Amino acid sequence: MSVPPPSPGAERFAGGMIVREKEPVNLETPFGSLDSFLTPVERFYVRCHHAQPRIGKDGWRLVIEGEVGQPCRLSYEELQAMEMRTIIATMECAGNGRAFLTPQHDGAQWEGGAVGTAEWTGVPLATVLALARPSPGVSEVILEGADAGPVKDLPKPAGEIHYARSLPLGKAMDDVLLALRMNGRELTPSHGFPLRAIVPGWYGMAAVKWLSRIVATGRPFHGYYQTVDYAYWDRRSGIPTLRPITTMRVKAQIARPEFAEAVTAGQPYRVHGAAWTAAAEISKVEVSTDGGHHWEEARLLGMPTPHAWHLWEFDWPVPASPGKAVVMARATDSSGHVQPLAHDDDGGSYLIHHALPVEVTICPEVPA
Ligand SMILES: Nc1nc2c(c(=O)[nH]1)N[C@H]1C(S)=C(S)[C@@H](COP(=O)(O)O)O[C@H]1N2
Ligand SMILES: [Mo]
Repeated sequence: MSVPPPSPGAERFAGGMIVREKEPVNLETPFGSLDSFLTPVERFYVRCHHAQPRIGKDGWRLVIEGEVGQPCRLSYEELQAMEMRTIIATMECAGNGRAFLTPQHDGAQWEGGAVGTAEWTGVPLATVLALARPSPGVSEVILEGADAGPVKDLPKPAGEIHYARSLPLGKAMDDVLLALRMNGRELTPSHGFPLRAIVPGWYGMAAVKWLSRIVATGRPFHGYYQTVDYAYWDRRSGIPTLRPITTMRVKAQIARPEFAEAVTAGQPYRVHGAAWTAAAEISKVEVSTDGGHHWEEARLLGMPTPHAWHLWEFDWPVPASPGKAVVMARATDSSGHVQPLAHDDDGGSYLIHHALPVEVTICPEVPA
């Protein structure tokens, strides 16, 4: 079985983050260091398509317009005065795990660290939309960030465009949060200060940062970031049709052992990681230490948290004889989705959630 490639030429930042790109800044969490349910802000991955905009609280406004009865402009203070909610949500970049695809795909070569879990505090999008009174025909809301720049892939619009994604009105009114705080602190500039969307159960591309404008519309939005980029081929009676990426797929990721890690023969080893899904909850995680021939159930740690990952562990009695072993994990969720063993190429360089083989070396026990 093949071992996925190590990070080619990846440099490490102070703070232990892996630098995938310097400008715009793209930072990956070393997933092997997973040791807590909530990801500290300094260890939370950063994904940016354009240069980070510099925004001060004072001049910034959130504009709500389009097909609405009452267009609005809200200041930071006005938002802060509104009733807030706090939720915990896991956010995974739709390209997380891209480095493990063969052949190699273009785009940031994320290994397993473009995912994290945080506590988000803010105003429900439904509250803000209610102020603007969307017209009866509205079917989607477009969220636009303050960041802009040229885009790479064809077909592409002329000049610079803002990062923007739409949400169906039903999702927007349901559980989307406009977050001002992350893990109890004001958002940092790289995570979207002053305001970002959090879209529970969806991949990270929907969580628009530096949110500055919401446009209500009665027509389907076919923006760059949900057609040319962040889309996948869905099959309708076998015929591929392009659809925007939305919900996260069921996935268990192994934090330890890491690829090519040395484990000690004849000693117990704690295999551990996290598993997440857009469904209600993870119902089980199974681990194989023989490359997928036999599977055993791992222990889920603590109670499930809606829309957040579930940490898990498995006690592996490492064989007494030195050699190689291939460790794998796969999750099943409460909707019955089982993590696949191979990548679905209709997802292109996204939706990477197949169980990865982690080859380790079993080293002889050092005599005392
Ligand atoms: N305005 C804006 N919002 C954005 C992006 C962006 O480039 N610009 N990147 C998106 C993507 S692809 C992801 S995965 C998440 C990453 O959020 P984070 O940097 O806080 O981890 O933000 C999303 N929101
Ligand atoms: Mo992403």
